[in-house]
Order: sequence, then C-alpha cells, then structure tokens
Amino acid sequence: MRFLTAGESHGQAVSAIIEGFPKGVKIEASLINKELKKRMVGFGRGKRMGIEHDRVEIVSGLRNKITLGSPICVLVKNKDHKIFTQKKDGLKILAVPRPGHADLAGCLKYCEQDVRNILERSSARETVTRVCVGAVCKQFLAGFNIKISSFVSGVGKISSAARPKSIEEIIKKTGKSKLNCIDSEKEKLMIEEINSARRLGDTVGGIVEVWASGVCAGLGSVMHFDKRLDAKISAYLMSIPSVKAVEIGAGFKYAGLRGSVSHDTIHFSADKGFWRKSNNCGGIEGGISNGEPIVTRIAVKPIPTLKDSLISVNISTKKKQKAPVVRSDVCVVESAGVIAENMLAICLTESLLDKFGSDSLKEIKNNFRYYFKTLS
Ligand code: EPS
Repeated sequence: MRFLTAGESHGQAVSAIIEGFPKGVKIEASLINKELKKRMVGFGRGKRMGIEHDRVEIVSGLRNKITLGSPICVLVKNKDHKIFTQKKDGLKILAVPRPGHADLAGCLKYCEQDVRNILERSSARETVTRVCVGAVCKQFLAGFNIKISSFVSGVGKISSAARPKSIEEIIKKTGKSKLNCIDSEKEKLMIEEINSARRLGDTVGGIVEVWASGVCAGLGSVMHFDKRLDAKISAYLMSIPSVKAVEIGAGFKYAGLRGSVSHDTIHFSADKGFWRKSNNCGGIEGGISNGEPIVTRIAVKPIPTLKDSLISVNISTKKKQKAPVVRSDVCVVESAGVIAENMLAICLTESLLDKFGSDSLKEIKNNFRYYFKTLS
C-alpha cells in the first residue's frame, strides 16, 4: 500500500489517493469524520478550527461501503478557501519568514520571494489527509483486533509520570479528559500552561505517547535496514509537522540503564504463549514486532507563529524585521497525538499487508490464520 496527498492550506480542498488497499474491507465515512473531528478540537487550537468543519468525501474505491481494491480517493473541502488555481487571488506578498517554520528554508530551496508559496503546502492543514488515510487503515486493523490510542504526557514544563497498564486504561481515562490526558491532576497544570502561553502571546509544545495493542509478532523485518518496523514507525511519526523527536519503548532512558535491568525477560505459558514481564523495548525487537503493545512517544515543538513575534529578516530588503503576526494555534500537542495515531495505523497496515498479502481481505485473513497455526 502507498498513498499520496495533495492540497494547499487555503486551496479548494486537501485530498489523498491510497493505492494497494485490499478488496473487501468495510469503510464507514462516519468513522473517518470522527477522527477528523478529534484532530480539529483540542485545547489550544486556533481560530481556523472555528471556521472549518472537516468532513470526508470518499470519491472512489468503494462500492456500497466495501473497498473494491481500486485506488481510494478521499477529499476534504477547505471552507477558508482563498487561493485559486486559475485566477489571481490578490493576496499581498509575504516577505518575512517566521523562525521555526518552513518559510525561509522553503524559499531558499525553491528560489521563492513570497513566503505564501511555501507556507500553503507546509501548513499542518495537510495532516487532514493523513488522518483520513489513517482512519481507513484503523478500520482495516480493527478486523485484526489492533487498537491504537494516545495520551498527552507533557505540556511545556509540566509532565506526568503516570504509566498506563493497558490501552483500555488509556481509552477509558482519556475519554473523561479535556486534554487527552490520563492524569487528571497534572492535566489542570497543563491547561494552565497553555492558558499562560496564550496570555503572553506565546506558544507551547509537549509530549504525546501513542500505543498500539493486539499487534501480532512478526511485522517488520530484521533482514534489511529499511524494513525494520521501528525505523519505519520513527520516520512516519517524525514526518508530522512540529515533531522533533521520537522514542520507542524506554527510548532515551535505555542509555542510563544496565542490560541486566533493561531487557524484557522471556516467559512461556500454554494459554498466553511467549510473554514478557516488562515492555522496555516498546513491542519491537530486532526491527520486528514481538507481540507486546507497541509504545511510542513524540516530542512536539511549540508552534512557530507567535503573537509576540520573533526577529527575522525581510527576504527582499534583507533588513531586520519582526516576523508577521498571523492567526495561529497556541498548542497543537493534543491534535499531534491524533495525527500520530493515524500515522501509526498507516505504518502497521502497510507492515501487515507486507506480511500477509494485500489483494483481498479474504486472502489476508486466511494467511493470517495459517501463520498462527504454524507458530503453535
Ligand atoms: C491548520 C490550519 C492552519 C493553522 C495550523 C494548522 O490554519 P491557518 O493558517 O489558516 O490559521 O491553524 O497550521 C500550523 C500549525 C502550521 O504550522 O502551519 C490545520 O488545519 O491543522
């Protein structure tokens, strides 16, 4: 399976085409819309989210809600549509790049003088399409008992040490939260951190943990570097705008631990098969899933568009000038978690299809059952 996305932040629409998705999978547009809504709302989001009402149109690839095996095209129209493909929009040239955004690096790379021609595509609005693709994948993965969920574990200088025991605990606790947290006490402080950044015209980042449960052992590969599941997951999560670090399992903590206390000892019982007492490896060993929950963590930087804007340089005059103050979010950590869940869903779907075939759900299910028979 592969997919391509298209669309500018203030263009007519954002869209994606998924190729190589199996035949015979039931896809509900309402479940895609549910994910889109989760991406839009979130404590700290800006005014654009009050304008948009993201709803997917599934343009091709389905008949009577069932995939045909043909390319699936998903499209979301932008309500705040002000740039056009065939006529002039009359928007003023933006000549001052925002530090931290793609503005200057993009202008240099593409020999561009107008920052708008870069920011329209680099905007995180593009992640609408990835959430659509991920929401299609989540519906496929549900048929294999794979669940994906996330929680915010830090905002700015506030962090929570609460550790969930299972994905069910994450789903239950975040369901009652205003900020997709599992720690109600720390959540209050995180909300205050976002409010304080807003009052000061500043922005704030944070940390999100993303889990997948029910992933069978054997996805990914040890045989070649680019087939390693941990490498692939890291690349997919790192591709989300504002993500600057990815950890799997104990991640950076491994560096300070001895081998004797860090590796997950192996046990066997007739009912559970192979199992581990701990999951420091985050469900992946040697680039292959080992049957334990996949545990990942992402660090999200503060949004680069500030009300109290930073020092920059005018691209055309080369004179010092403050970055423009434009409408923006204060904190996108919660939404980044939704996007990360969906990127993980895409990655796991691709890896599952690599192992069990990709033409039809029927064939994949047969191969899946046969694999487990050969294991026991
Ligand atoms: C976004 C839409 C954008 C921003 C945000 C994400 O809308 P606008 O630029 O019209 O206000 O709110 O973009 C960024 C975070 C970014 O860095 O570009 C969205 O739909 O998620």
